[in-house]
Amino acid sequence: MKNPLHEINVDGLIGPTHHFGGLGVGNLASHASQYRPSNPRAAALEGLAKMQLLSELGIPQFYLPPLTRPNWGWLESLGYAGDRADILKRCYDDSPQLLSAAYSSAFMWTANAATVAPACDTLSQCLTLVPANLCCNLHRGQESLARMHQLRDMLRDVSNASVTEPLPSVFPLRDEGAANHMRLCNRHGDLAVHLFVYGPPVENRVGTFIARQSELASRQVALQLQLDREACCFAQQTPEAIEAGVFHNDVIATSHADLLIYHELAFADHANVVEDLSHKYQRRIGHALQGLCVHSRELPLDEAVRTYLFNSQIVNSDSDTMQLICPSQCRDSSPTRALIDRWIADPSNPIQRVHFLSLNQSMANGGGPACLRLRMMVDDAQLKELGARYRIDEARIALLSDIIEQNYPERFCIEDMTRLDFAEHSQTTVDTIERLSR
Ligand code: SUG
Repeated sequence: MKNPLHEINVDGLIGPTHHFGGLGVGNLASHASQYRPSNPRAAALEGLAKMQLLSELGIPQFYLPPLTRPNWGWLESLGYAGDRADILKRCYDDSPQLLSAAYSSAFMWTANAATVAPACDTLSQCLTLVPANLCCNLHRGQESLARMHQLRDMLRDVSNASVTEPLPSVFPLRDEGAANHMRLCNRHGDLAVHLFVYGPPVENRVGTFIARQSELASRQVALQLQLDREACCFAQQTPEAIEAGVFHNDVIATSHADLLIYHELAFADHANVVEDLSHKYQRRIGHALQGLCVHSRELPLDEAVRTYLFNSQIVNSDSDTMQLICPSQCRDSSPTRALIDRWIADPSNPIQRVHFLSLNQSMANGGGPACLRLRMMVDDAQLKELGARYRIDEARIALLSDIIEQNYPERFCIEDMTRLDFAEHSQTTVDTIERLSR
């Protein structure tokens, strides 16, 4: 009998320029926090503490170093040339939002970095990653190629792995990665069905927010991954959810192994979506999918968005039981806490334990635990080939904590973006972190 696949987590280490730019399309928390002073040091330490917890729970944990910000090349492509101090001032005077985008640490949410399929699911028998183009957001499109290069570097010694190019960066193909994709699989991890979730067409929106994932992008990502068509389902989000701040599916639905948890307002025509998915799952895997629908009367949509319950991570403690890693906002909300307590008390629910984590800096920008990680399923050989360069262990935690404590600011205001000394120090800090993985 083959060994089960391992789920590995790849988190984005939060950068020294983490701030609140108010830039996330349809993201209520990001809009509400705009131009509040941020605390990059606390943000990065919170993210690191989550990685440490996952690693202690026995999940192989990896990280991607922050990208260099401000992104001078991007500013240059927008027409800013010459003396750097001058560029910062001119860009700020023209548009603080543009400079905020150049400084953005939004790459930290690696659930948006790519969509992933393990080797056993693909025609090529390669672990395949399709980097997301993120072209719906001014500040996020610039992450795409840089993350593609980092992912290629991380996987360079893995013999059967491939990181494709992102889909072309044009609006009809807007793609936000794994945040809009769920892989339901057996406990062994090697038999699966895939659910791709996209937003309603622009002309069908009910309010101001544009859906960040297009149907065409979801279908082309499935094709790029070389998945069996019979193993794929596609579902549209409800316009109500997008308007309530559900800018990604992982704000309103989640899955782990054969467990699917979703809010009743997650998918248009949810009964049919779940029936189609369950049918394909049963046929392929030979037992029933565990679908858990959360109704609005148990948890209203706006409370789900505020507490980010569906953005919790679910991990295996052993082959039969699961643990939930939630933002602390879930503990402090009565309906959300009651729901979690009911799940844990229910012997038919595989979730048996909950951890509450403070991720307040990330949450204030609309990013919970699951936003900060990209999941991949790998076999024993691939895990070995991944090596230690990007792996989180005690020694790496200690090194990264030291760098963060010594170099990340505790307060960052929007006006600080014009300071060349700050920009240069951020760049040196990111270089130091990047060197640890060479
Ligand atoms: O794209 N926030 C991110 C949050 C991404 C969350 N990811 C997942 N749900 N998987 C976004 O909206 C805010 C940045 C700012 O406003 O400065 C931001 O980009």
